[in-house]
Amino acid sequence: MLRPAISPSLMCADIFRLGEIIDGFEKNSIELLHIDVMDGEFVPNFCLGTDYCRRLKAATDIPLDIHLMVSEPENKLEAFPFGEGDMVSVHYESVGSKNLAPSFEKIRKRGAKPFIAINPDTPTEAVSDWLEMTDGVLLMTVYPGFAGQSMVEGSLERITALRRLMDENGYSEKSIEVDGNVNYEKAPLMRRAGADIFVVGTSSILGPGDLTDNIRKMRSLLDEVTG
Ligand code: S6P
Ligand code: MG
Repeated sequence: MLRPAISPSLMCADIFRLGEIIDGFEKNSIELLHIDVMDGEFVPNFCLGTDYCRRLKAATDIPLDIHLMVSEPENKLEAFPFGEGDMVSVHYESVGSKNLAPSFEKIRKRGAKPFIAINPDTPTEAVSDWLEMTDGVLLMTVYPGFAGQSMVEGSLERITALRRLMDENGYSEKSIEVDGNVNYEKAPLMRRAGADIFVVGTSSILGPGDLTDNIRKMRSLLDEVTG
């Protein structure tokens, strides 16, 4: 099993306290920064953008985990300042992206790690043809567009099925990232089912309580499963 990594969702971070929050992430060895990008078309909402990513990259060495919820991502990747060590997820369902190869190639060419993202209603088998080109799968456990939702029923079973599919096809070294309602109760269950990257927002570390205490609690719950 890959080591668990925590990727806090920046759309859930108080913009007026962002510097202090990033400091807290660095002090607590947070592995990734999850940036939700929305274009009002692929999902009915608008969210973080190119300048935000640029400022973050200048402010910290924590790698970015850019989640593109946009249509035609292959035409929009150039605008984003990612590079070596960053992750970029592109949705299987994106309009105009029936062929995801151009997006994955553009991401890889810049030294970043391409991930394929799938919505809760997309069969897990849909990723089969794309595992070779990617470093992993971002499995949505809520419908994309908004923070603060409840996990879609059947998500744990989907993680288990996806992990099995990946292991059986020789991709046990590739990641499963889970995104949506990753709380203290569900995170260990998601871990047990085979996830290794955990997007955390209002449901856990960016919810009520002290940031450091919250991160420590999440990490120890995940580590307990790892053994
Ligand atoms: C949703 C987005 C997510 C959320 C995250 C928020 O479209 O992709 O990354 O920001 O799920 O976390 P929580 O704990 O509020 O569900
Ligand atoms: Mg996300």
